[in-house]
Amino acid sequence: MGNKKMNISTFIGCDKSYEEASLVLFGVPFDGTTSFRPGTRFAMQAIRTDSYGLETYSPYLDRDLENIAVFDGGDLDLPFGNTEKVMDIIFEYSRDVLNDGKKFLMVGGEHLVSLSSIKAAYEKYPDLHLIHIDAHTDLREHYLGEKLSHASVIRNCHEFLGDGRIFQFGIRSGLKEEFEWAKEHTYLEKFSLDTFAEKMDELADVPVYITIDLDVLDPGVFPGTGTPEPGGISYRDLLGAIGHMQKLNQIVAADVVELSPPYDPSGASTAVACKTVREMLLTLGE
Ligand SMILES: [Mn+2]
Repeated sequence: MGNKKMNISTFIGCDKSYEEASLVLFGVPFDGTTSFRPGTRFAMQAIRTDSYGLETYSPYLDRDLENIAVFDGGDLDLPFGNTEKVMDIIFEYSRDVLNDGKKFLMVGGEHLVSLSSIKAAYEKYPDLHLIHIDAHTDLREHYLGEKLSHASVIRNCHEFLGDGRIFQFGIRSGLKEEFEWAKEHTYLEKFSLDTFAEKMDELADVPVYITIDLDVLDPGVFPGTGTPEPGGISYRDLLGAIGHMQKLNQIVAADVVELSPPYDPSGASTAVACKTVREMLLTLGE
């Protein structure tokens, strides 16, 4: 039997048991409310497969996945077509991980999945602050009559987080009413992440959740997504922001959402997502 191993696929370097791990990676293959181009349900599997093209070492952060204990929990089993049940399953998984004293990095799926994981983080850490990197405001009260929608995820988070707790960057698309609403209730930087570093100084000592919608990147860098939005940031800009996240002393969890492999025939967008997942694991890991 010597060199025979079980056929288990994990993200590269994430091969610790749940008990050993301080950080849990899991996928949420849900794209049930996607309004334009579905396919994000396939993201985590594509990211796992393509992660073997990555090194475990990051020269940006000078850290190595080999030195942190990460459990890859696979993808959640979800009943497609029942959005509320899906939201419950994500909430319970996220809550259990946090209650076991671990952090998590969740990979979507469409952005709605973040509502449940952020809510779980808020219940554990009532002083939670949210960093939201995205092309889209996601501040609609309803979308096509649905309150539970990827287009309203941050607005839903505001219902429990309240004013002054949400920090949005890179935003370049939304209704006029959403931008107006944001002026009263969130911090919102349009188009870029120029103020990211100074905001990280302000948030250095409070519990923080970070949600990264990869469509914040320019479609030239990241075309493989459901709702591409021209005029986005470069990958260098995103790496710079991740560098500034190192100032945060209490990141409790994070997510990376909206890779859609069916719109990524070259594999370039999946490579971008893989590298972002590695950098975020290294940011969360200790
Ligand atoms: Mn978006």
